[in-house]
Amino acid sequence: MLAALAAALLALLVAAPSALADTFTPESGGSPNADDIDTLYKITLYVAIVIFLIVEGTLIWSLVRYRSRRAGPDAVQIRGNTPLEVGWTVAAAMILVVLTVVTFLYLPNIENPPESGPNGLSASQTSFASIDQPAPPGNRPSLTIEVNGQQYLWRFDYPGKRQLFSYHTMVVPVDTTVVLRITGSDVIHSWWIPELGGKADGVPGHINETWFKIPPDKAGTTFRGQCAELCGPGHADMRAAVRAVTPEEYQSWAEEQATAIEESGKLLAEQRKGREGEESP
Ligand SMILES: [Cu+2]
Repeated sequence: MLAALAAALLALLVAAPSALADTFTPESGGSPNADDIDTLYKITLYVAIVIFLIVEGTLIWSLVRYRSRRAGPDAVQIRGNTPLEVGWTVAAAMILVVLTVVTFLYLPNIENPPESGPNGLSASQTSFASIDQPAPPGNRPSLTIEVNGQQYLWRFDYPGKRQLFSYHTMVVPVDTTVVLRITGSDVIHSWWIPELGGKADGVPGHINETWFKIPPDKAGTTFRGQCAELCGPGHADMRAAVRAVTPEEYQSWAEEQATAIEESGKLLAEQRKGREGEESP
């Protein structure tokens, strides 16, 4: 039993670093803003760990060192220690100031979408890019996608000359800045793909913006997430996925999808016509 326990403990310790990656810290790697959030979180976490160790260490050391002993002297009653009190107040304030400054240094890069990269959508692919929409800085094309949370799925509307939308899975080109305009059509939902950055609420009647830019080497990766706002009995099934593809793959997907949408629209119109014929007196 003891040997088995020891072996299990050892296995846990060996597996811990990989198993715990991104367990205590935010997921990252899919977009620069997610990476910045992760870095900022770790800076704060490490500062907190150092403070925790100092405080708990001092506490435990004091408990052991100054514990009451049989036949020992009575504890000395001390009241106040001005240098010590001023010291830890100023030190705590300084730590807060440092954390605030560091946070404000990272914030602009988390909030503001950057320019698309050289391997993103090119000008020749702009029939499916948002050249005429308010866009991030620079001349390279970006994509603005309308995200709509509905009980219990996500709908994505893409820019372009032809109608283009998809449900559940968003398809995007790599190295291209993708700006999301997020809303909801019934109750409040929350868009969250952890590896692509922070959460954004989808609130009916209001638009929240966020963005991501997937590195070129992540083409072929599907990033997964889930609605992060309890939105009804089907909330747990309200998943979302973002599939990163090369700009060329994006262009051909967009053309196929737009054609499929047009064809199903035509089919629907024909069915409607047929039904009108039947129902008319
Ligand atoms: Cu939801």
